Amino acid sequence: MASYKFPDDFLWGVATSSQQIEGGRHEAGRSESIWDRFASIAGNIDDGSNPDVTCDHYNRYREDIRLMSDLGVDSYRFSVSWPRIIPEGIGAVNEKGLDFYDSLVDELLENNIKPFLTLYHWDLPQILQDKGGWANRDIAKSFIDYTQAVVNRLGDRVKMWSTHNEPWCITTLGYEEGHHAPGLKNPAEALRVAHHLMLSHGWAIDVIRRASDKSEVGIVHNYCPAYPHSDSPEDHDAVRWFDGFFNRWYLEPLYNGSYPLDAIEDRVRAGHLESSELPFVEDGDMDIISSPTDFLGLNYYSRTIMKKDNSGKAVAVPAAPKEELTDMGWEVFPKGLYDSLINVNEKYQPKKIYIAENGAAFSYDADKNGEITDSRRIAYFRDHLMNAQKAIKAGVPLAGYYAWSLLDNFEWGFGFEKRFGLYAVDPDTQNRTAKKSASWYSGTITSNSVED
Ligand code: IFM
Repeated sequence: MASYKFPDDFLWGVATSSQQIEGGRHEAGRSESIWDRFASIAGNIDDGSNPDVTCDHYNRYREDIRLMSDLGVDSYRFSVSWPRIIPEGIGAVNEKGLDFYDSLVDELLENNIKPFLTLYHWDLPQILQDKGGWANRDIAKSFIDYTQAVVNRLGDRVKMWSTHNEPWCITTLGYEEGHHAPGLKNPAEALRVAHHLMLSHGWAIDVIRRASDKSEVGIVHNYCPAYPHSDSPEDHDAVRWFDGFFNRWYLEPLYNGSYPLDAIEDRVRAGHLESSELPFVEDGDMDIISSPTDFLGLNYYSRTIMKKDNSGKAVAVPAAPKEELTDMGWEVFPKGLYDSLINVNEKYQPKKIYIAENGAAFSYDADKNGEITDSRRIAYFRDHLMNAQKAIKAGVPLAGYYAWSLLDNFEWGFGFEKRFGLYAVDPDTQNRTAKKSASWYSGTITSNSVED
């Protein structure tokens, strides 16, 4: 048995997001979010549920922090609900909405848990969507007002900040493919959306640094490595296409200050752009977007295998037999985490990387003793952590790992059927039950190592 030891100062954490766990839909002046609206439309959420209550974390955060303490985590990654803070989207700051996060942060610190705050994890005030949402450049300014409000109140205690979670999902799932709120299908508009997200990120960095002394500021990208189905030049080109569309469209502006030319040409060919001129980029934007950050957050779940079909279109190939997939239909491919860390480090040399999310949806019922033995989740975490440790050995500045997720929660368009939690949540009683993976993760944190 080999032991994979992590550095002494490695940060162990768990992650969640506001819309997925808080509930408290109408508490203390919170307004409607785009996910409240999206979920209210029949057919948008697979199990017909809505995020009105979810895990009721808004009322139970103290109990949830006790669970984090039981796990022994060093840090908690959570997000703030914009509709709680500026309910009208523009204008008055709702201090009562901030009170919730104020208490959450204090409670975390009392338990020696470092807060890692994400400003935008997809719950846009609906009122801003009514003005065009992320497709409207003005939203970047509204995001700055929101950022300022949050950092003014919490910046004395919160020292780890991420601007956005997974801009690719916001852009493509929300505005290009319509699977996520606001449910739009407009590829040309989606490019504008991506740009405004990245621009608002760049502007926010300066705002956060000014108001929160000695903070680390970054952004979280869901990196998906692509592999060719065969060694043919066509399949390699499909990999290039995917990487441009999914990863480089975000990481190159961030680190190199420009959009990838080959991916621009792909968009022109697809008719999403009239020419390689990007009409939404204004003077100075790319300098702002590429403002230096302190870390890159990477979310890793799986890989994709790409090929060209008979018509020359780049398509994903079903990767693995069913028993190697999670309940999301995603292949379990731990080496992809190693490859991603190595690639990102070589190409972009971020100062520091956090794995800001990694985890798997597997459904297990409690046995007759009430125990939930989620062995596949344990194997998933173990194998990914082994690869993370190998990447550190190979020189990647990986500084922490956040398991997704603390609790079974509202998994967006899938509702509550996809369970990522270390703790199960009974929807009727809101009782939390530790799964076996929770004690496994706690043991891993204590020993600061994984064993294969
Ligand atoms: O639940 C999501 C999370 O909100 C963003 N990253 C991926 C997770 C699993 O799909």
